[in-house]
Amino acid sequence: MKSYTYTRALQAAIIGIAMTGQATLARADIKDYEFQLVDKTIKKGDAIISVRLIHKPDGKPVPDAVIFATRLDMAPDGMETMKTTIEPVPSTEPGVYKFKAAFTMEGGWQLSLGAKVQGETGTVESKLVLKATP
Ligand SMILES: [Cu+2]
Repeated sequence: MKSYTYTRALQAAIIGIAMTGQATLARADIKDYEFQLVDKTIKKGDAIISVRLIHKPDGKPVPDAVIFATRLDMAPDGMETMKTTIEPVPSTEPGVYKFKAAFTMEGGWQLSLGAKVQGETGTVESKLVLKATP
């Protein structure tokens, strides 16, 4: 009886190790990362956009990503050639990235982001849609 219990405990431990291994593999997938808008609506004019980078499997914010590509244009309203200025500004909240942008027209804007995450290969690419109101 005692050895039976021991075997079960050993099996449970092995399964536990196997599952931990899978979790580690899942963690290494760049597709597990995603940018999300803190606010989907902004006022027309100069505005600060905040985006949160999260690791989807555990919902945790991801700090220290290097954002190397940004583009803001009116593709959602059929004006993909109408782009505007966007520049990064400092953020104090880990995992939240901020940008200053000039929303020169009300309507739908698409924010395209490209980023590298510390310790991961590949690139996070997100396209987010904002609405500029009067
Ligand atoms: Cu426009």
